[in-house]
Amino acid sequence: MNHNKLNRQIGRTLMCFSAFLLFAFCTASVAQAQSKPKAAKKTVVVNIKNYEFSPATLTVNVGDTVVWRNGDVTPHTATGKGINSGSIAAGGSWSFTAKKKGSFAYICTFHPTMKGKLIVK
Ligand SMILES: [Cu+2]
Repeated sequence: MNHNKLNRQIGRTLMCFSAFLLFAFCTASVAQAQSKPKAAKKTVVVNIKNYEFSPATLTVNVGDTVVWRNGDVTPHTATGKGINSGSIAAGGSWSFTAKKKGSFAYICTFHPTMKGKLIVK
């Protein structure tokens, strides 16, 4: 085998190898795109103002984070099954990551007429 022939053969081998790498890369990219979760996790705020939760009913997905932000001058809580903020100071906030699907009613234990609902899908 002379030099030229050998060089051509090496060239062909490299080309095949490059093609294979490109194919493998594309396949991996497609697989990665398909395995992406359907929705990115998000953070949603429930504002507490004038002794009301706003929005009073909030729907989120499992994995989302809910932040209760107390805009009043008195402390409040968000308390219900699976939700227990404790006292949220005036101007303070409390964050909670939704882990279980369901409908969770909650109140403020200091002002039980304050009612809210978190729906987790
Ligand atoms: Cu309250």
